[in-house]
Order: sequence, then structure tokens, then C-alpha cells
Amino acid sequence: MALTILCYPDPRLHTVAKPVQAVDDRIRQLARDMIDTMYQASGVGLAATQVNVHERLIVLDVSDTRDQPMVLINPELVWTSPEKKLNEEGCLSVPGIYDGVERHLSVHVKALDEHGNARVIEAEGLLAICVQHEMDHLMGKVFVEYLSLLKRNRIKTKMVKHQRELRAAS
Ligand code: K1U
Ligand code: ZN
Repeated sequence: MALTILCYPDPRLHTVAKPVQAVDDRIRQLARDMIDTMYQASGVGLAATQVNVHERLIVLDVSDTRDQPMVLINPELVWTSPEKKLNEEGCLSVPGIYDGVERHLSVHVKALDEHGNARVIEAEGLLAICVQHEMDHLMGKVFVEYLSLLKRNRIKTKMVKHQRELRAAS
């Protein structure tokens, strides 16, 4: 079942997520619904924060075939490369906006999978960018907060106008 994605500047996107207490059927169902939502929105990642669930859970799929979803529960960055790179980012909560954000080139992430098994993922390329973007969501941070105040205010105005137009049309 696809869930509703919160849109910036919804204040709920700034909620700090709490750790998942138990990897149970409720969490597995939430992960499945988030994967459906990510695929339906043609995204490569999604954080629980974006569907208004404030627990530390993210889903990702950076495969070309779109059939290799990953579930990361209570993710923690255990290593970050000293090298950083500026990449163009987008966000399903800020549709139509793309801008440059500097991220670590590679990261190692410790997390539980949907069965509660601990694993460490060594991420680089798009996966590394996506993991850092999603972990920011869990801390209540949206990528536009890396941009200048001027850009952020322009984006906020554009998003509010877009949402007003959508409401008027429905
Ligand atoms: O969290 C999100 O809003 C999902 C977001 C993840 C992300 C991808 C790439 C850079 C930063 C963050 C997206 O899925 S954005 C849209 C997208 O589908 C995409 C973007 C870049 C490459 C491939 C796909
Ligand atoms: Zn995002």
C-alpha cells in the first residue's frame, strides 16, 4: 500500500525520529509500504519521516532493475571518507527541485535488516549519497537546508504555491 509523502515546508519533516524498539510485523509492513511508496514515486530512497512515521527506518533501491530494495533499521554511520563531493540532489518531499549538496564520497553504515539481523553496508556512489540524504531525514533535516537562505525561501514560496494550486484543482 502506497503512503502519503509529506511535502516541504511541512513542519513534521523536522521531527527527529526515535530508534525502532522491536523489528516486528508492524515494522516489516511499514517497510513494505515504504518500498511500494518509493517505487510509485520513482525514488531511490525514502525515510519513515517522509511518511509521517518518526522511527529510524529507511528504504533504498539504487539498482537499475528496481528490484533490489534494502531496509535499514536504526542506521548509524560508523565510518565516513574524508573526501567529499558536490552532487545534484532531489527529494520526493521537495518535488521538482534539484540542487548541489556536498556529501562524503563513501560511508559505512551499521543497521538492522527487516529480520533484525545486524549488518554493515559499505556504500559509495549513488548509494552513499542516498544513505546520507535519508539519514538526514531521520534527523529532521531536508536537503534544502544546505542551501542559502535566499534559495530556501524561494523554494518554500514555490512549494506553498504549488500545494495551493493542487488543492484548488482537486
Ligand atoms: O529521500 C528522498 O526524497 C528520495 C530521494 C533520494 C535521493 C536520491 C538522489 C540524491 C539524493 C537523494 C530520491 O529518490 S530523489 C529522485 C530520484 O528518483 C533520483 C535522483 C537521483 C538519481 C536517481 C534517482
Ligand atoms: Zn528526501
